[in-house]
Order: sequence, then structure tokens, then C-alpha cells
Amino acid sequence: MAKRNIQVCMTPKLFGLYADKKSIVVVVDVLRATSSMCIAFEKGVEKLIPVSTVEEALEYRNGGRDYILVAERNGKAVKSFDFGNSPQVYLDMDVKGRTVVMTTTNGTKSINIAKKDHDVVVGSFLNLDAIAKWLIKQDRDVIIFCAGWKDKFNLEDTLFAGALVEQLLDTDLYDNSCDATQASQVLWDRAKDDLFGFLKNSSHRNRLAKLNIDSDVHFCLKANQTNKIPILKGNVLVVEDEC
Ligand code: 3SL
Repeated sequence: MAKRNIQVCMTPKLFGLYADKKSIVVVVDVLRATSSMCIAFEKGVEKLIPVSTVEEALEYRNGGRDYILVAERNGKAVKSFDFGNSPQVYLDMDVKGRTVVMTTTNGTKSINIAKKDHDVVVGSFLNLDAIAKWLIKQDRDVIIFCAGWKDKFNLEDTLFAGALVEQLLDTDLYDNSCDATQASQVLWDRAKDDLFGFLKNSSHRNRLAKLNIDSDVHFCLKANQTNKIPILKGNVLVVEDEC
């Protein structure tokens, strides 16, 4: 039986080199967009609309429905929106059945790049085991698409890629010939016993520390807090449970 491919795309700028119009794309922005999405669904959000620009998000304000509007740029909440991008805002709120409209610097942009030609799901450490199990059942090639930071490589998304790759390769169903896939595994292997420590000098951990949101970093590095798999249907993320 032919093995399935796993490729890791380290930044949005490289996505065109990996896009093949047939793989499932797992978009990951560990800090913090895809972690926020996963926890929003865990807390009962029904739909999440990821848009690329602040202007697009604002159009929903006048749409006549009671959307939760979320916008982040450069780590900060955008003025006049309900929230920034902290996953922890969902913890104490009643969001059951609500629709979130979200725009973030890198995460929502990456989803919108990937959706043009691919089926898209959302991954983070918070749903790591669930997404691995779900992918194994799909019998498809996989591209793990790291959102990075403004088209540059980042460590945290690559570590998640390595963690997911490890689980997929354990099944022996996948081929490991992509160099970026192998690189993600090497980094994951070095980092997995102390992710927060490994990211000590990383750019986004430091960016968030300057904004006093270290607690979000700890939160986003916790594995397996939800079984929800956010899946893009058209322009809207909805959720599937992995049992
Ligand atoms: O870039 C993004 O999409 C965000 O996740 C960045 S932040 O963690 O909200 O600053």
C-alpha cells in the first residue's frame, strides 16, 4: 500500500511550493490564533468566521446578528472590537451557540491562503491527540501549514508540527521524505520535555511577555485540552468531535 505524504510548510510565503490541491491542510498558529479557535469551540462556540482584514471583520458589526468580534494585530487587541486574541477570554464566558468573527495577524490569513485549493482543519497543542487520530482516519496526504510571524519562520508552530508528525509516523502509514517534516521532528524531540523553556528566546514568546501575557503562552502549550477539530466549510469553521 502506498504511504501517505506528510509535508511541513514552515511559513505562508512557502505555501505555494507545497500546495498540491489534494492534501488536507492543518493550519497551526500555536501562539495564539489556532489555540483560541480550539478553545472557543470547546466552550461551545458554534461557528467561527476567520477573515484576513480588520475591515472585513468590521463589516459583520452591521450584519444584524450578534457576532463576537475578535481582532488582533501585533499581539494587541484592535480598538473597538469585543476582544483580542487571548484564548483565556472564552474560559469564563457563556459562548454556547455563538458565532465568532476573527481576524489575526498570521493565523486567519493562513487559513484564507490554504482554503483556496485545499480542505482545511485547525490544529494546536490543545487538540493535538484528537487531530492526529482524526487525520489517521482520513486516508489523505497532509500538509501542516505553520502560520509563522509575518511570513517568517517561528519555533512554536514548528514544534507543534513535529509533535503531530511524531504521532502520524508512529502509525507507519505515512512517508517521511520531506526535509521540513524531518526538521520539525528533530526540534520537537529537543523541546518536548520543556516547551516553555525551549521557547525562552523565541520572538513571539518575548513579544507576548512584553505585553504581559505570558499566561497565554503557558495556556497554549498545554496538550490535549479538547477533542474538537475545527473544520472549514466554505468560509466558516465548524466543529467535529474526535472520539
Ligand atoms: O498572528 C496571529 O494570528 C496571532 O496568533 C498572533 S498573537 O499571538 O495573537 O499575538
